[in-house]
Amino acid sequence: MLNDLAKKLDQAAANAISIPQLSSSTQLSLDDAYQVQKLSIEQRLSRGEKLVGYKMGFTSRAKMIQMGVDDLIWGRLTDTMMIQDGGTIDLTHYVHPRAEPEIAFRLKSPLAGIVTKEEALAAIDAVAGAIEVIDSRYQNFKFSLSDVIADNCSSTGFVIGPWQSADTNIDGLAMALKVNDTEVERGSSQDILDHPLNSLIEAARCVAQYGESLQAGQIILAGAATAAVALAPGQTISAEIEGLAPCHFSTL
Ligand code: OOG
Ligand code: MG
Repeated sequence: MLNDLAKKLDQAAANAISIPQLSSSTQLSLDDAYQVQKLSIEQRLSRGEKLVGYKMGFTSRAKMIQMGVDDLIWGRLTDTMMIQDGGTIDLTHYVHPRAEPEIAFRLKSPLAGIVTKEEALAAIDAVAGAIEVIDSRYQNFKFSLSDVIADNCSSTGFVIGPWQSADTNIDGLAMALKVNDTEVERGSSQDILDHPLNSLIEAARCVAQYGESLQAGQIILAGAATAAVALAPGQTISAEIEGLAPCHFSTL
């Protein structure tokens, strides 16, 4: 049964179609939902995609309020979700995509389970400003916590700006999302669990609950500092984060 739900979500993502929330017809525990996510990602991996990291979700109040949920979630990132910095995406490949400003970590050593700040810091290879493109496979972008977890936390794409050294300050940085040079969202890296490093620590803890670990070379997205913004054709979206190099992409 969970495998059927995983295939349904995978097909919805692959064909850019929206489906009713699973919770409208099925009772899914959070463990079931993470199992569905894992099975749906296995569909992608069986088509040759590679796991490149993880993303955290609902790490800021702004996101929790926008989506009406109140718990941390995590999802998986694959290589085909990567959008080149400065690249262009065709919106016909998405259902109702949105963009949000994020901070990304790249790891140089593994992390799993309960880790200290010092251990998390020592595992970071580089940091970067980033933009996540999310796209719920559910109608009207509405979901319960278990729905969104099963749907790989709405993951669909991400842009990573130029990597910067691991000791770059990421505390209390102003984070802006611009559409065609107009600022549409503004927050602070402090809005991400008080400090984005806490999101990395949570990622290590969360994936370990399901028997996984963050690996060297992987990318971890810390979660958006602001609400997400709906995309339309003909836009240039950029993330400008104080002290980090900017990144952007355009839409067709
Ligand atoms: C779920 C994904 C949340 C974030 O950064 O908080 C997320 C959604 O909002 O659809 O990626
Ligand atoms: Mg996000």
